[in-house]
Amino acid sequence: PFEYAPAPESRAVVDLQSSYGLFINGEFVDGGGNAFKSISPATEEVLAEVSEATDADVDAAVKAARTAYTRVWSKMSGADRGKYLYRIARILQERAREFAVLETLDNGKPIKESRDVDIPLAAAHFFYNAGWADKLEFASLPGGANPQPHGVVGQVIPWNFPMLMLAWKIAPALATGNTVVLKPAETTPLTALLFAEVCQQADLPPGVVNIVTGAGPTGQAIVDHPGIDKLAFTGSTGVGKMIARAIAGTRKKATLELGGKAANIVFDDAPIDQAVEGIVNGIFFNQGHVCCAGSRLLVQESIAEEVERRLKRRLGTLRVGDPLDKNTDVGAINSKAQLDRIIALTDAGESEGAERWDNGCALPDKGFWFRPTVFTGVTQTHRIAQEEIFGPVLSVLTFRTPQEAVAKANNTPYGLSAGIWTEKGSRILWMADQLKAGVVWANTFNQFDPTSPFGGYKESGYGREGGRHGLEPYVKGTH
Ligand code: TXE
Repeated sequence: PFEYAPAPESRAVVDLQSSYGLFINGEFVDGGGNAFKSISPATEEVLAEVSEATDADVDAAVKAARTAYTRVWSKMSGADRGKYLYRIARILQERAREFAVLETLDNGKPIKESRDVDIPLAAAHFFYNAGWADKLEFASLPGGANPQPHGVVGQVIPWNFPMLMLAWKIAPALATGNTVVLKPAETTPLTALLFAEVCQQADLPPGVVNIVTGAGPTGQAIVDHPGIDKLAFTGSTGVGKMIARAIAGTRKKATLELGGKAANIVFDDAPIDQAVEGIVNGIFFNQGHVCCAGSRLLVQESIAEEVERRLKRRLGTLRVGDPLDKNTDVGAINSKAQLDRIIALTDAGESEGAERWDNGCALPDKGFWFRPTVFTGVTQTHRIAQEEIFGPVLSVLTFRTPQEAVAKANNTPYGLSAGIWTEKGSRILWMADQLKAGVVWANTFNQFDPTSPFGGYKESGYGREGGRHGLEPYVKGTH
């Protein structure tokens, strides 16, 4: 039987407060709304009470950001802005363990992922963007030698990579000279509030970064606020469309990073062990709560049985459980609501006739959990081949020719990412050109780097984050 045993020595590095306020104008203040609880999805334990920001709180945050923009940040040299970003990056490195443990507690992701991926990459984004702050004239941005910031940016982020999404949003916005009002997701507000402490520690001028916590209505208050010049959103396609409608006809710009239904395409000449590892990483990393997850395996018919057999054997070895345990491969589902969405879609997969398999592992009694699951015999019209499940669930489809693979890969409303596994270089280049996806990986998957742009086609949104391209949305003359 499964025994859930939190590792107390890891937990001890986090100094959890029982309640948290909003971070406005460099100070923590109570929000005017009803406080809400942030819970650990692995144990359902209440971690802390968090303030809910009302319209008036959002207004105060936007005003603080405006004052900081006009009086301080827009007057500062790029080199000085860069110094603050370097300072933040270094503090994130120094406090990496604390951030990693808090992220894992609040989100449910395995500690080895928050420790090795989320937090180091978040620091790397601050380092990378710090380097641009005094070199913007060479970044080929609209505005040429003198690119202009939008002013006050409203940013709304999701719960799957709370700190990393914060870094993707805040680092380029500050580097280009904007000030920020950011709202983390309601199920994962804690690392953003720890980041507020980092801003204090770095002596960032008050009002340059403001963090307001709350749910959809707080996000909506940011979207609707007339003092916001630009919005950056990562989240569901439904909310993204609503934001696009809300700003139509206003002066506000927006970048939207929405859902995905990526194809991971495996040809019969692929190195098969490597491909199986790539498939597993592609969909079970972060419990599949990844917008670019390889949620559809497209495997060439001649090797389909072999790949499915090896895949199931490998999935039998995945360790599901205590996210604080360094050996855990798959952690908790982030919320009850997300678990319910996964259950509804996987039930639909079964009732539409796909064959369901899971790895049969024991699950803890408390918390939100879902076994690594594979559907075979999936057809393109099944809901599990079209809709984003955002959980540890793989849909397997087959193809015979490269042309058929491209047609099937492109046959969803989304276009965020794709993977190709083949030894043939010419095929990689041809496929990458044909695939309607913002990111295409070859013989690897889920690789992220601050120097590379990331973003989608079609209903996966518009605008790019990361790399030189990630600066563009934050200067005048763009979305
Ligand atoms: O997203 P929401 P949810 C997808 C994924 C998932 C589904 C639902 O398929 O199953 O979305 O997740 C804020 N105005 N993705 O419901 O609601 C909200 O508070 C302004 C993919 O959690 O979009 C949170 O901060 N903001 C995605 C953020 O939007 C609003 C990551 C995202 O929450 C708002 C997350 C409103 N009216 C989910 N309503 C990805 N691209 O990675 C909510 N929010």
